[in-house]
Amino acid sequence: MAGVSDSMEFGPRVVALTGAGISAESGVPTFRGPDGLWGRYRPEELATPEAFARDPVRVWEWYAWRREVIARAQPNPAHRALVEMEAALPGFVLITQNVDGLHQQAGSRRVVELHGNLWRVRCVQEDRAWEDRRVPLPEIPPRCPTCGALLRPDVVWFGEPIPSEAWQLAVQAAQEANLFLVIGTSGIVEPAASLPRLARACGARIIEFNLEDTPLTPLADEVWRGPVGETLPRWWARFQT
Ligand code: BV8
Repeated sequence: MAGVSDSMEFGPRVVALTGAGISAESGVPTFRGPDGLWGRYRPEELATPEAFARDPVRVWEWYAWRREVIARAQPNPAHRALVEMEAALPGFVLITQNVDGLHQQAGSRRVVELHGNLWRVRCVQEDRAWEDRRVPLPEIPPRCPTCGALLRPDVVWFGEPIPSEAWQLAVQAAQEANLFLVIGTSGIVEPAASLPRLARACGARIIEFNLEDTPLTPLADEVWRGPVGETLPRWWARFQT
């Protein structure tokens, strides 16, 4: 493979699962860390269809704030290492729990978004979604330009199913992986956290990149502790000729 030494001890079927930790060094607050988003909010208060039905303004104020924070964020070296892997490894698959779009902004083209993307909005009436990068939003809550119904962020809330196509792609990748990278996730949210377990059950080698131990650490054959903006490029550099 161009630019990759043949010392690569694994075949081309490398799969990466990323969580909020990969965007932390880009300035995007994580969900459960010390400065986490949830610290100031309670997930069941905001990231659920019930919360949106009860108080769409409050939910949209949270998402409008996150859009403003993320609009200022730039991909970091960890995002860029994954772009290089996609180019170098034909069978590489990137699965993300993140909704910030930083993988695509870094240049990743094949991204399986398990939880949607907060740069897309969806008309609750027409069930039609489109990209909307307006920061700030002209009105809270934003409304559909054609039918006037409420728009919602095109993300997966707690209690909502993962989009079936994304889930099928993720499960197939986990089953076929021979190396599964678990990057910057607390391994708490399901069903995403079941993917490393599935990959291991199907014979994949697991490497975890995180600041601290998680419920997935016992699965890992190798653990890289430290900021992933530093550890992932260092791990990847070993395979460059
Ligand atoms: C479903 C989109 C079924 C929105 C998100 C009990 C009660 C109720 C529900 C459940 C329950 N048990 C399980 C459930 C199901 C529930 C769930 O998992 N709940 C959890 C809280 C227990 N799951 C669901 O509801 C899912 N749907 O099950 O549907 C169904 C089926 C059919 C039909 C109908 C229904 C949907 C889950 C998706 C929720 N949406 N996000 C939004 O973002 O606004 S989840 C949210 O959490 C984000 O996507 C986030 O990515 C995700 C996971 O968190 P992490 O990414 O891991 O982030 P976190 O902050 O937790 O951790 C960061 C990690 O990075 C840490 O480990 C930290 O150490 C590390 N780190 C930090 N900095 C760095 C770093 N590492 C390295 N370097 C650094 N610099």
